[in-house]
Amino acid sequence: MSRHLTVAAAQMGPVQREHTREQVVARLIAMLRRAHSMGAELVVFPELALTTFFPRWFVDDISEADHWYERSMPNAATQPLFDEARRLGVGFCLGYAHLEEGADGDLHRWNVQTLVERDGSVVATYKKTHIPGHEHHEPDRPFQHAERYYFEPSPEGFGVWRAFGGIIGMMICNDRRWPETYREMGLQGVELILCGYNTPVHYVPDPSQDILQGFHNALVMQAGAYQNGTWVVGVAKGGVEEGVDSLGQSIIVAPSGQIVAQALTTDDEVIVARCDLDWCARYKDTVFDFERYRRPEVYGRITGQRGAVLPR
Ligand code: CDV
Repeated sequence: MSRHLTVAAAQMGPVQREHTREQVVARLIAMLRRAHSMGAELVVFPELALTTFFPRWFVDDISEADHWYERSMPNAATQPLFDEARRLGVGFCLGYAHLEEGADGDLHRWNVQTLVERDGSVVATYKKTHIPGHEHHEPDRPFQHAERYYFEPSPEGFGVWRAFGGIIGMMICNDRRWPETYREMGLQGVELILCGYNTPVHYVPDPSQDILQGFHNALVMQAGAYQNGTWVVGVAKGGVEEGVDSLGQSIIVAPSGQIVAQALTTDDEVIVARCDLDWCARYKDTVFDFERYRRPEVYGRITGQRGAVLPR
């Protein structure tokens, strides 16, 4: 018996600063219903889906940004999404900013994705591991990317969870560019990786990369899927948000590395693929049979050092 799961990538167009959570949740519910009518059992929404990408602005007093974060999930604004998903019997994955009061009383700011099963139960909340951008105000930039000011990097690493009849993992935006992300999950048998992203087309540190944003987006997710024998779903919040143009091109990638569905717009758009989770074994049991072919005894640098150490 093969295991099929119909998965939707629910790409979003921009969320502007003045848009309320209620307005955004109404858009998410509209896409949830559209995905359900297309047969989807799991709907994946983007990174920071509930708000505009607020790290593009710097505020000296970080508490002035607290309103961009959720303190609980679900909450009053998102409960209608949870209710409608459970009514339809559809699971979903939602990215948002989470403000958590730790046991020590300290506040922690995370960039997270929560995965919810078809019965409404929360499977897991993943915290973003690789936080890109900068820690301090850089006034010479046309827009900020101060994620390293607004979010702590997760100390938890990459878990996977048995859900939706398979083994599911999560990553958020910049995580998708790092091969370690996929391999950590590959070593736990992952079959489906869910990833939301906000990728400005203009990469300020090196504008020569601007024209390659779409290529790099597909390149990393196709490589990660193939090299680990897993499905990958990458979902954008794209379009011109507060004057900053962001990549669309949401994709669903098969364990072969082939793109099986791709968004055509930079607006709210649902794409769907019927994913055969057993297809993963074709790669995991052959060319990427880790137990047979990997050589961890010669990979010590991967975890033993952070930056490159050059030869003398
Ligand atoms: N939200 C992100 O993590 N964006 C980064 C940009 C800054 C490069 C990305 O990897 O797409």
